[in-house]
Amino acid sequence: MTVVFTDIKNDIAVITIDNPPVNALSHALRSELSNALEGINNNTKIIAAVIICAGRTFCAGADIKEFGKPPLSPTLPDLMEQMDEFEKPLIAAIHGTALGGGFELALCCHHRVMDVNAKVGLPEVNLGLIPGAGGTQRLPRLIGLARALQMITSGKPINAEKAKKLGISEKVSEHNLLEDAISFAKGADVRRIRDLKVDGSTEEVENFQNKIARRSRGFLAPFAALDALKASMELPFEEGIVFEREKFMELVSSSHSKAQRHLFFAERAATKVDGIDKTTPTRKINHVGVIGGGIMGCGIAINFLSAGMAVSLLEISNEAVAAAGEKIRNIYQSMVNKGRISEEQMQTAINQLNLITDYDGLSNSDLIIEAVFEDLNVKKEVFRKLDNIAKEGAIIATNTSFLDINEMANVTTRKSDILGLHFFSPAHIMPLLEIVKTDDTSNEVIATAFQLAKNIRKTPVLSGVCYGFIANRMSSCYGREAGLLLLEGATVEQVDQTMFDFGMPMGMFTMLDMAGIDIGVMARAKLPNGSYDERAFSIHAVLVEKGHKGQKTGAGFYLYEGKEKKHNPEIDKIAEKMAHDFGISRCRKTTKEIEERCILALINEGYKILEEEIALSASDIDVVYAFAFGFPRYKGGPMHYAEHLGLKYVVDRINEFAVQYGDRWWKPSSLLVKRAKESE
Ligand code: 3H9
Repeated sequence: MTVVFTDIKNDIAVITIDNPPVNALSHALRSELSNALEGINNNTKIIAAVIICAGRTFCAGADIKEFGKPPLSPTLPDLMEQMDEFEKPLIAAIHGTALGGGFELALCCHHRVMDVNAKVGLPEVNLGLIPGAGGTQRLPRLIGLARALQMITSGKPINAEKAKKLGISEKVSEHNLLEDAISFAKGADVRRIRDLKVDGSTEEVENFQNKIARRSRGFLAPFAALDALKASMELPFEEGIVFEREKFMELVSSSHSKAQRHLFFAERAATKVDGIDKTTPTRKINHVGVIGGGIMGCGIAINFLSAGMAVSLLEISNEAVAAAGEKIRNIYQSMVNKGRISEEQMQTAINQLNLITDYDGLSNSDLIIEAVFEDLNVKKEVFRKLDNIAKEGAIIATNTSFLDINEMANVTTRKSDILGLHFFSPAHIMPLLEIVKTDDTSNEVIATAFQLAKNIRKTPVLSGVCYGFIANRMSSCYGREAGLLLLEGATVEQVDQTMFDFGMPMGMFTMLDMAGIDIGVMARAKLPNGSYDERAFSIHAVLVEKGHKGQKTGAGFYLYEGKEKKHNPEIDKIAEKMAHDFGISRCRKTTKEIEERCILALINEGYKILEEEIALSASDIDVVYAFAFGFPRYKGGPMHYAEHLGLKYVVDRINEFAVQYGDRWWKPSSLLVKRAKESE
């Protein structure tokens, strides 16, 4: 299939790239583009050339599926070198998003014309890579070191207006991109970025390194990008390109990039569900009802307001609903203060908010999400009321974190319209949305939920019903091991530091203190005896009894002075007493054991979830844990990490833990055992 087409319009050559879906720079594309350029260079009748793309976007970069395979000639750097030698003015006409290698291709052109809605960026860091086709050497030459540092280490694209300001593009096209690019080409000169000097200093790189140290902790790529950018200043262009290429090749074969690429495809695969496709009908969601004005309800409401939908937020009293309105306004105000949105955007969103105290006010909603107290009877009561007032065809959702949604659906006369939409706190920030289908949720409702997730910019994953669904069921196992480790002799600091060093954003006990220890204690109080390990959560119960519920009370697993946390000596005493009461002997715990107990508990539960078909695939589980709880992306999620460790090793260690600590929890999942055998 041909993917590059050349058309001569008077004396200008128009090269159209047409490689759906996103014009990735595959081997075929590179070869055909290289041939087209050679032909145009040799054609004396042609005075200039324009490169434009068909479909929804300019090139979205190198073909990620080709990474890890032997490189085929011409490689992207070969093509860039050829473009650098091109003797006639070469213009990139950019629409959609020119990303990674796509943007690098545009930087090899002599000029860039951008559609008014186009964006350009170098998002390679998100794949554990650096730009490998000259981006780290050309961009600083074009826009200066400081701005290149920002763009390359953040991976964030910029819009046409900003690109014009920075000098990336010379013209913004508001009407017909191709016509504008052709008319620009007529008077254009040959201007190679490689010939420019970098405006910047080594000191800027060092300062930037300190600036990104926290947010890039554990990642390799952002720091490799700094090295390459430093080289752009210190080395001649040709040597800088070689330096960049070496770094790029090292990263491509690193476990980090493999893991981050795995997550890139996993995130997209999670939206593909058997039985649901483009032909599945979806429902229009313009008006959303939210029940409950707590932190969760308000965060949920903000998602829809920010996406331009009208929201009716229901609370039980005028005071409560006014307080919820205030909370939402405050969150928006802080977004304005941080420069994330404009005053006008805040106002538009808030104007769409309707505060109500009467269920009848939800009768027009296309979707109603309840975020009330986590109690099955309370939620069932809410569902009964909604069944009476919701309009026909409305979707009714619960934001429960743990409870049985089948039971909620059973109290209604419209079981196929019921599902779980599980947001993570803070709901307006955290990217994951667990879509929980009951035994009866219709495909139309599931497809609508996926569409909705896209509209509110969440990453959706489908889960079946079980206690805690995918995310919290796994997290409970990690929490169990963390709790048992305290009784067995580890300290709070030791467990937290180990998991922080593993790459988690914070340790389990810091997280519990932030969320409030009482929430879990209350939830467990309703569980049947024997369904969880009472020993593991015994310290939690004692702390709550004493009123030490975490950060909000100044004491929990840590003591707090403001936000600063300190060792809480009380925990050691409680742990010793509890260990004695439960007959658990205490000893020093190694970092290795702490890490493995927590992570292998996650992995084993992940396999059980897969075995029970609660999750549709292992990669869905990785997306959940990386996006809900910050499992380090450079480790790819617990299931990918298990493969990295070796499934046989994982099973052997779980069996050793079973011998040491009993097989109540340490029984390896049969699917895990099967997969481990297959991998031998
Ligand atoms: C790079 O360029 C390295 C160079 O510096 C040096 C090399 C030597 N390759 O996201 P969507 C697929 S690294 C292969 O759902 P959207 C994607 O998997 C690259 N496939 O659409 C999906 O497939 P499927 C730097 C790719 O409209 C389909 O296209 N570039 C690639 O929501 C549609 O994707 C990037 O990191 C690719 N490069 O968003 C950009 N990109 O239908 C990565 C996409 O089978 N891409 N696919 O599931 C994106 O950010 C988004 O896809 C984009 C469109 C914004 C372009």
